[in-house]
Amino acid sequence: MAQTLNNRQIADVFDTIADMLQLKGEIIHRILAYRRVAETIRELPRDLRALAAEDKLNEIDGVGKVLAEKISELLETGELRFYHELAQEIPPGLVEVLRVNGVGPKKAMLFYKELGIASIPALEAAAQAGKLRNLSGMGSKSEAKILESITALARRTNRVRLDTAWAAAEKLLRPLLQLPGVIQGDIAGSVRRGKSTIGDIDLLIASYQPLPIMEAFVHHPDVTRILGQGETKSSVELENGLQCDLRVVPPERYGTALSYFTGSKDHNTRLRERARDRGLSLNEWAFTPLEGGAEVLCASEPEVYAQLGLPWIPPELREDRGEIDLAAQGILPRLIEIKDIRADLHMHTTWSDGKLSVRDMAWIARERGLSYIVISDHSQSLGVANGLSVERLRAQREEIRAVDAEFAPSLRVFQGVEMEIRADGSLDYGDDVLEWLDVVIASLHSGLRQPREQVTARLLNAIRNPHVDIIGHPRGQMIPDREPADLDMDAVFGAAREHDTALEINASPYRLDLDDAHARRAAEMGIKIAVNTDSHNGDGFTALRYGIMTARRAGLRPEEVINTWSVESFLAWLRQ
Ligand code: DGT
Ligand code: CA
Ligand code: CA
Ligand code: ZN
Repeated sequence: MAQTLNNRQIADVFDTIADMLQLKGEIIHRILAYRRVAETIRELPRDLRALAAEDKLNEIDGVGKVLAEKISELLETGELRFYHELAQEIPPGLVEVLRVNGVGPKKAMLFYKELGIASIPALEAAAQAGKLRNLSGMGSKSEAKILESITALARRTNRVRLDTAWAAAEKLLRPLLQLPGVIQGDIAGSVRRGKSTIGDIDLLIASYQPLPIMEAFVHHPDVTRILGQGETKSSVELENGLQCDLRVVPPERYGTALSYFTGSKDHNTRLRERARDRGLSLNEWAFTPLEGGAEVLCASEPEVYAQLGLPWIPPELREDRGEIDLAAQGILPRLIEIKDIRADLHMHTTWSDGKLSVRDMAWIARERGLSYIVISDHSQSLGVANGLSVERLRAQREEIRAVDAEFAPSLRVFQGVEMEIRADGSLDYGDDVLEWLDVVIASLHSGLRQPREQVTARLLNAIRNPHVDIIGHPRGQMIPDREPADLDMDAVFGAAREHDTALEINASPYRLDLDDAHARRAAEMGIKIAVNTDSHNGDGFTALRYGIMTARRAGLRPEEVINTWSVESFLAWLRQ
């Protein structure tokens, strides 16, 4: 049988096809169709395999008959004839050359036809040897520019974690807000929307005096390179290669600009369509009547939405996943907020790989306003993390009981464990141990690359165990570069619902697992969600904000997240 491709691999095939069509000089329409479907598939919370089995491929946004057939072919055979035909004309390596700034499809084809260049290293070698300058339309200047772009490409790390970008953004913005003439400023773009990975930082400031602000911005100590400096927009690069754009707009236009630069692009497109239906055009500056007439300026974002007959939409929802329809019907969910959180159910202490004692963690949790916590150290087979033998687990119980007695009633402290789901599928403690623990979290840390059937069966075994309450970071992804395990999420969700096992949104910015799309789907199925920080030290608790943003992106209401429940409700749920 052919190897089964997962969603991501299929998305990659379509992206490569889009690049190849671009190199061929195909019409933009056709290229975009592949580009869009690749993006949709990449973010799809369901397996294409499962959708195909239900004959629902054509229900995916942007997938018509032709694309549905191509997906089926890829699923059934692991291959695509259309791709192989294209590859006869356009070597797939050539696609990579397009990533070099200043090399478009025409140039790439020219280099390929004249010099046989089909990779970035080959292009670099040719440029260094001075072979590009004599080609038609080229010169020594454009040759040098290509070399420069190749160097820049190597320096640019792709997307960064949300916490990295957020910290950098705050550090850049804070001193600017102190400058004279600054009325207001915000982080916009994907950081404001709380995406788990960030391409670049977008900052926005309201002021009538942009020049001194721009001057201060480009000379911020964290800036390593100035990419551009203008009156309305400046761009800089930071040490880690991260780019930051700052725009300064007049205060009376601030709302329109903030809405535009918060995005997402797709959300903006929907807003513009809605404006057009109302006889208005909308850009980053203002609404303008299509029939002509004076601009309508919006100083604040709610005014922008009001102009479109909508309530203000929280940034985390602005991904064109149906939020505008909900807003229009007045049924946007009341999204969970940090202040709704009463508990953290996953954290580590010096008993395993944490840095602080049970008592220290309790102290910090109470300082942060929590009313109950679960200490969940690692279990015995995770030797690298000093996992607990049954004997040590019993000794820890004494200590946790003592701390609980000390902190009650303002903070309750329960004993849990983060139990390994072992590589062979067995659980790390017997039922005789699990039954006396207050809370059991089961997690995969090893064997994440096992074949789908095997890794899924392990997780299902844990979900079905009546003592297991929560599955920790269910998919096992690490941001930005470890792919999730190849789990059959339909089966996982089905079992979690059946056995009333909660699934975690692990709030660590390295994980954010479940991700927004999967958490949304789980909650829609009635599965309970836990948002936990997995703290290993005092700073770990600050991760809560990322977990909450992910939960908000999933459209979660407070009651759908068990960490918002009273301790009585929580204990009642555990007993069930
Ligand atoms: P990123 O940087 O890749 O993590 O994602 P964003 O969403 O921050 O994207 P970015 O930095 O390219 O642009 C910031 C916002 O500006 C984006 O969310 C929407 C708006 N924007 C940028 N380019 C366009 C465009 O071509 N059309 C529309 N409608 N909006 C755009
Ligand atoms: Ca951005
Ligand atoms: Ca940007
Ligand atoms: Zn943990």
